[in-house]
Amino acid sequence: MTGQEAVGLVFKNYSGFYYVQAVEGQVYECKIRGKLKETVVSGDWVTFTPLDSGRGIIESIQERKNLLYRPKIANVTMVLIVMAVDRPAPSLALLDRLLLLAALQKIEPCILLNKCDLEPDAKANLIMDYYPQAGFKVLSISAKQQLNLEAVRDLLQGQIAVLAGPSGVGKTSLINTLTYGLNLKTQEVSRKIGRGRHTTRHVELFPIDKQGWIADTPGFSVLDLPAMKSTELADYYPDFSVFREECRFTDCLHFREKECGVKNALENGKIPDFRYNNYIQLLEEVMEKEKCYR
Ligand SMILES: Nc1nc2c(ncn2[C@@H]2O[C@H](COP(=O)(O)OP(=O)(O)OP(=O)(O)O)[C@@H](O)[C@H]2O)c(=O)[nH]1
Ligand SMILES: [Mg+2]
Ligand SMILES: [Zn+2]
Repeated sequence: MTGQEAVGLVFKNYSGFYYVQAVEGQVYECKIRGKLKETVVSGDWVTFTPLDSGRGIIESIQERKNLLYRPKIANVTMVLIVMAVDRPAPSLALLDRLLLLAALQKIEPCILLNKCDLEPDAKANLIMDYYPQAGFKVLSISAKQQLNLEAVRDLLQGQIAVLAGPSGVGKTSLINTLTYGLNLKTQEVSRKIGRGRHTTRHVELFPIDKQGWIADTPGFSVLDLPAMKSTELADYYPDFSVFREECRFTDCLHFREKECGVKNALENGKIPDFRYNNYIQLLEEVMEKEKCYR
């Protein structure tokens, strides 16, 4: 099929070459057509002209669904937010911030509680008790003991996924276990370049079974919130939505207002303190930014 254009996914960019997996499965080592001005990044869907001996030339980039920065990766559809049940104990504030960042980028989040072979910290129990009924997917897993990893594999089918979460929760362990065949490679890379590898521009997506991809990099290296309206923040809280109907003001921030459905739910224990307090912390951050732009 030499000469005819094909479509594929860029999964690695290394020393001037772009590695593209065509839709039918074959991998091509590609250069970029000179006239193409945009930068090609991992996660890009491209059209390319296949040449002999597994080489090719990228002709154009398809429109991106989203683009994460530092490192750049396009079309991310899922973020696996990893927390350990203990060692280290989960950070609920970071969890809520990551859930918000995912929603803002239109990326589906999934919470992975790793190290389920250990006795859970009280905060891990809060996560298991509250987030599933709040509308979030939560899986208890153990990368080390290989528990419930089939569920993660199923989840990754058809996705381009990134990891997020604090240091030491087991993100690299998880990627190593999920990508069995590629184990060695991942370890080599991390040993050689150490922790600094997250600043590298060569983001690699690893295949999970046949149809899923996961990036060997933490998804949101920048945890700052983008500029947004304070009145829109609660839109990203699926668990607040039914209670917001009872707010007196349509633009209620659920902060200092009276007759607020969200604050009533807090009083009645339907929204837990930590979830509301995390919301207020993020709200104050958004309001602070709003002031600067005014
Ligand atoms: N008990 C237990 N320990 C685990 C599990 N998964 C990972 N660990 C251990 O947790 C430690 C940290 O794991 P890493 O995979 O390096 O964690 P990380 O999230 O990649 O950390 P950073 O790269 O610093 O962000 C290692 O000692 C792992 O062996 C698990 O399921 N159970
Ligand atoms: Mg790591
Ligand atoms: Zn309200």
